[in-house]
Amino acid sequence: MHRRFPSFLVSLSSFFVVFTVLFSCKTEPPARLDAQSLIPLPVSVTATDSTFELTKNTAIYVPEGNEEVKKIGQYLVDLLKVPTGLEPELKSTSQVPSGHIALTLTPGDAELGEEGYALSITAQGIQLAAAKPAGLFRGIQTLRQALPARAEADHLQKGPWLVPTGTIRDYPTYAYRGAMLDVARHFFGVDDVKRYIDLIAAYKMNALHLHLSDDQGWRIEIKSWPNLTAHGSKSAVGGAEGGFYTQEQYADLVRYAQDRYIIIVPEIDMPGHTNAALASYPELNCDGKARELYTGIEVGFSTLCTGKEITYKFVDDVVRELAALTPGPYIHLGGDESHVTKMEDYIPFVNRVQDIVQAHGKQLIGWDEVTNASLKPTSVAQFWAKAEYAKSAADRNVKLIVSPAKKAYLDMQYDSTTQYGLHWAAYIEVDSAYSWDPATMVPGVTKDHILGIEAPLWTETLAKIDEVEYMAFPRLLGLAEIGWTPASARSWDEYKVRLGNHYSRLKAKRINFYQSERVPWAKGE
Ligand code: NGO
Repeated sequence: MHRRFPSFLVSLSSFFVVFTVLFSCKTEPPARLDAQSLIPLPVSVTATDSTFELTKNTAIYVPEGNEEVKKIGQYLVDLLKVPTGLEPELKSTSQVPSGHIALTLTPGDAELGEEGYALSITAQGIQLAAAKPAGLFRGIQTLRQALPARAEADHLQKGPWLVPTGTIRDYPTYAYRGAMLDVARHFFGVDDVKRYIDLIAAYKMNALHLHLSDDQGWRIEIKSWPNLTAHGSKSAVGGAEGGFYTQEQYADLVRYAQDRYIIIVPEIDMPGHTNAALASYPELNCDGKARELYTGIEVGFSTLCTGKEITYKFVDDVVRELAALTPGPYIHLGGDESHVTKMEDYIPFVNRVQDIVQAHGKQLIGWDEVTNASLKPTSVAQFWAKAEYAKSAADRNVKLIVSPAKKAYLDMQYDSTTQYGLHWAAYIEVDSAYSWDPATMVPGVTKDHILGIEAPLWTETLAKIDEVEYMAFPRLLGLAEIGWTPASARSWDEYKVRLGNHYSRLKAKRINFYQSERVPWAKGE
């Protein structure tokens, strides 16, 4: 809401803003490294009392002959280029003179694992080291947050580009840290998904789960069953325009994510949530009659015909094509809310699709109801609703992805005044989304049973990417921190200040975020 001020006050205050920007940013030192409001909070940060300045003479050094690290170096160059106007030269050598940024691999540093990194910043240069390339990529996200917020802008900004000095050693608590986007209820095109990938990458998430089919639409080209998209992709909630990804577009998304060390987990929901498939192929229905396309938001009314052999041919074809497009280890086959599938049909169905997924060299993920079946230890259950299902998975050594609807569902409204979203599970304010621990959610389910955490975003009420952003941000930052930072180091009272300090960073990224009153937003910085 805009208030009206007398115009002389407006011009006086703009004078002071311009004055402050012009005369203070040259001299203003950055906050110390341990006061940089990093999200997720690193495992350890030690600050020293100096600064490194990124200038037009700064180069980025990568190890000779390592194309993968060179690509990560190029990613850093591309991040810096537009806002700073600097285009650091990429150099391959083992001899790094002072005054530069060096990316190095230290494979012997086992504590850093797959994604950890060690960052050392002195007045003379920046050293980023990791055991694996993914760790370098994660470390770059920290370096971004150690730079001024204006380094996130999409147009040229004024320097200087000062980074506070010190060291950081950091690695994640959970191996799987994901976000889910439902592109079935409303369809989101390749560019929207790429933006979402960039946003989750900035907070060190490593998985994007795409909910690619539901009653309202089928969103991925399957060459052996072409009517799934020729017909089943045309609808969306409320009569909105449908759409789908061709396999080429999908492969492009997979590569884009891979370059950011993010896996895409494709989900084809079954045996329920299948109306779009049932409308496209009559033979998938027990009565042999095609269903009408569906644009409402009810759930639990559709089912594949589990007794027909053609159903398994269909599943096998779909999984084969998806597996060929998926470098990551997982295929998600839904399994939720199959209210019109009898339990005696549901269980053998899930057992059989689990075999199909394994036959194509992948691991099955399913929503928590799949624990009714005989899950193999390589399969993963996604806890969203029922604690007893999560417990039953843990008892059988089936790993869990934790996404409790009451805490992690990004489509839940913040409060009763939120414009979009649902509230069937809860209203989830920013503090509530942050203040919980996956390892103590369900009695009998401990950290060792948990592969990680995921923040699902269902889109029954969200038609545009800025609406998606409004629901995801800022809660997604907190959920990313739950996945990364040790629970013992987290507290809402401390986190809310760090989050508040991200105000200008979120603005610079042009994220449409919810400005919760529970967060002390640092609007002036
Ligand atoms: C449920 C349901 C989805 C809805 C969502 C809305 C799961 C796993 N199945 O979560 O179909 O879109 O709630 O919040």
